[in-house]
Amino acid sequence: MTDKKLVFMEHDGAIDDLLSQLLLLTMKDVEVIGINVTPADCFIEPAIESSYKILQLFGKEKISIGRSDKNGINAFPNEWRARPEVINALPTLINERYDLNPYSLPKAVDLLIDKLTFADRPVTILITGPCPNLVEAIKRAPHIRDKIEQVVWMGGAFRTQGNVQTYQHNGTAEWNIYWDPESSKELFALELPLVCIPLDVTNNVPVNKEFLSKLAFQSDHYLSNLAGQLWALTIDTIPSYHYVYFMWDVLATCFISLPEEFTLEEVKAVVSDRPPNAGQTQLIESGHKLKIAVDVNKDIFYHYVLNQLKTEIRLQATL
Ligand code: AGV
Ligand code: CA
Repeated sequence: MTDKKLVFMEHDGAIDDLLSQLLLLTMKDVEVIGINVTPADCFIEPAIESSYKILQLFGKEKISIGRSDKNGINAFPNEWRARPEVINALPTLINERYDLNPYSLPKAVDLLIDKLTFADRPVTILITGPCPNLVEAIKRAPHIRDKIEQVVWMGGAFRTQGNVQTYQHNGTAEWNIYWDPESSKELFALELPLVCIPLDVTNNVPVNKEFLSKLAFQSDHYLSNLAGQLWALTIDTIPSYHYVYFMWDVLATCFISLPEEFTLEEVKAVVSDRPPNAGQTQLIESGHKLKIAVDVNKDIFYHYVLNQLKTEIRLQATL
């Protein structure tokens, strides 16, 4: 028998979502029981391809992938959504076998309900994109609540500026919440055991050249090489405003295995669902209870990521 932590991952196909999936698969004490992909910060077909190929690198292609057909009210820019096309063409991924029809996959909400219902112990849900699948799953199958150990969500901007800059918006929101403010609002209202990893803490962990340089020195490890290629694609971020890509989802993923390195605070908050601050996470006394990460031990975080990326995988074994 195993006492591994059961984790269901909900991601939305951006570069750091795929890096997060990869990192999660390196964690020895984690068993990934399913992965849902939502077409938020990605187009769904190439993102499913990347996700599947990463599973395959670990020999874990048996892990089910669910396809979400959700639409956010506030779409991500198409330039961001198109990144997995490039990812699938990287030398580390292009020759991975891929013969999956994304439309033959289970629907995301069905997969989540199914995996939680049949899990033999409570499950951690890691969300590195928007949250509509979980909200609908709980509405349709309220019994799954009891199977949720914790929800870890990269999302929110509590005491810092947001990262949405667009029309009809005052810049207070973080993108994962803004994409579907209605579902985000509902998720807070459910008062699940929720830990948000917001911009307040991810702002401490940029993808910087010093980190990339260390990673490059260990690129004889297949995963380090792949991760280095993925992160290099983030350096031209972003045509119109931010020039820094952060370890957003990667930090949230590390919370699963390094919770003691984070400082958490219990707060009460709500999500606004109207302009000019749709998606803003507001701290107010009459809000819903949740925990937010406010600090992290950065050095341990970067060191841990570098170390995990030395994990050997199938390909290396067969070379
Ligand atoms: O707001 C952070 C979320 C994370 O889940 N995403 C990216 C991460 O996957 C949206 C986002 C904000 N700024 C971005 C984003 C950028 N410059 N490029 C792509 N996505
Ligand atoms: Ca994401």
